[in-house]
Amino acid sequence: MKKALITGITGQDGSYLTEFLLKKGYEVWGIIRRSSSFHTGRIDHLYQDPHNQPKLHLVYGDLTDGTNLASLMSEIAPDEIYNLGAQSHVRVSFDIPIYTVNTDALGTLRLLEAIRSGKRKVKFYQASSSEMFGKVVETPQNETTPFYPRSPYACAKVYSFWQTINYREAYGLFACNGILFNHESPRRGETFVTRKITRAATRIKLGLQDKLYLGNLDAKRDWGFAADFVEAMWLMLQQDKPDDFVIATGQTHSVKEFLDEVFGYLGLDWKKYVEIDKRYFRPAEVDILQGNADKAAKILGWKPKVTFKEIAKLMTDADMDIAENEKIIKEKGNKK
Ligand code: NAP
Ligand code: G4F
Repeated sequence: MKKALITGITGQDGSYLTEFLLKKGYEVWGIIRRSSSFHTGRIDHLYQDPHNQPKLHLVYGDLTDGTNLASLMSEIAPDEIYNLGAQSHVRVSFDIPIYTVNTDALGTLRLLEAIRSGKRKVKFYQASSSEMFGKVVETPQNETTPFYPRSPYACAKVYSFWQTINYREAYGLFACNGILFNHESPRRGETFVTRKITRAATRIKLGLQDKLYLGNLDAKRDWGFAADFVEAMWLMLQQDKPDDFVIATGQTHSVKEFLDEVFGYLGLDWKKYVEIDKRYFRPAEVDILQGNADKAAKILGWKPKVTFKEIAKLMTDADMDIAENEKIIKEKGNKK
């Protein structure tokens, strides 16, 4: 049985990747951080399933703690490592740049060093990002497009991208970068724009909220579906040779278009509810991202399955369930 170690297992991608690997018959180990409140909500259904119990293990660790990473590496002896852990919010990275770089850049280096000092044969996946293209020099962006990072987060990801290649070339590590464009799902963090919109729109529809405050509505992103994208991570580690791949849908849409889809689906006009709040603008913005995933299609046989419209609809449906429950609880509370 193959063993996979995942950093960031409690996040959106970590939860889908865990599901995917357990279905493939892997033993999965996930590194979680100590928190004062529960934060395993995205993987509880997997952890509590008796069928998975001998195959899913959670251990404490942190990308800022290299000693712990090295001992976990020798204790677990994984065949594949997926480095998904990160301070992943671009806007927040302007507020906490040092912490972001410590986790997203030096954290990757700590993990790579733990692998190198362990002297075991391991395959390594690095969660690189389309944010590295930043102020894009060409559209669409592919594996040869130069980077122009526009945030502390993106600069940290560029550092990790090159360290991953350096460990491949210097030490012969089977190490791959997946340059993933934005990918969303009902498990997306609630402060990212798509989920913020689906949460607010469904709450507005049920009378639980009046307004939605957003920043730059003209930004364009290449939005795919998270469950589709984690398959590409795994495919990269199953090849004969390590390499780097863009994973994207090839379509780009503005925040306004996402608002049209979600509010339109609920029979609402978003212009009546959305207000602009300058706090949500970034000191430097990435105006447009659109990926070309031809290399992944050709070598990995990977293609996205879920469309932009379908993502908007399935996220809205999932958040409507949450909003309906909230409404029931609120009404019960009012009767007491
Ligand atoms: P996410 O939902 O924000 O999850 C981030 C994960 O990293 C969480 O499990 C978090 O743990 C963990 N983490 C944060 N700081 C850590 C630290 N110091 N040590 C160890 N773990 C830490 O992110 P995601 O959307 O799943 O993205 C997964 C990865 O892909 C990230 O590296 C992200 O930068 C990258 N990426 C994402 C996208 C996208 O569109 N989603 C696109 C390109 C690249 P807690 O639960 O304890 O906070
Ligand atoms: O949803 P976002 O915060 O995602 P962003 O910045 O593109 O980053 C995400 O995708 C990256 C891949 O390209 C990942 F590497 C990264 O970890 C993360 O998952 O913002 C999308 C766009 C931005 O242009 C932002 O300015 O939406 C705009 N926006 C407008 N109003 C807003 C808001 N973003 C957020 N988060 N909140 C707003 O109120």
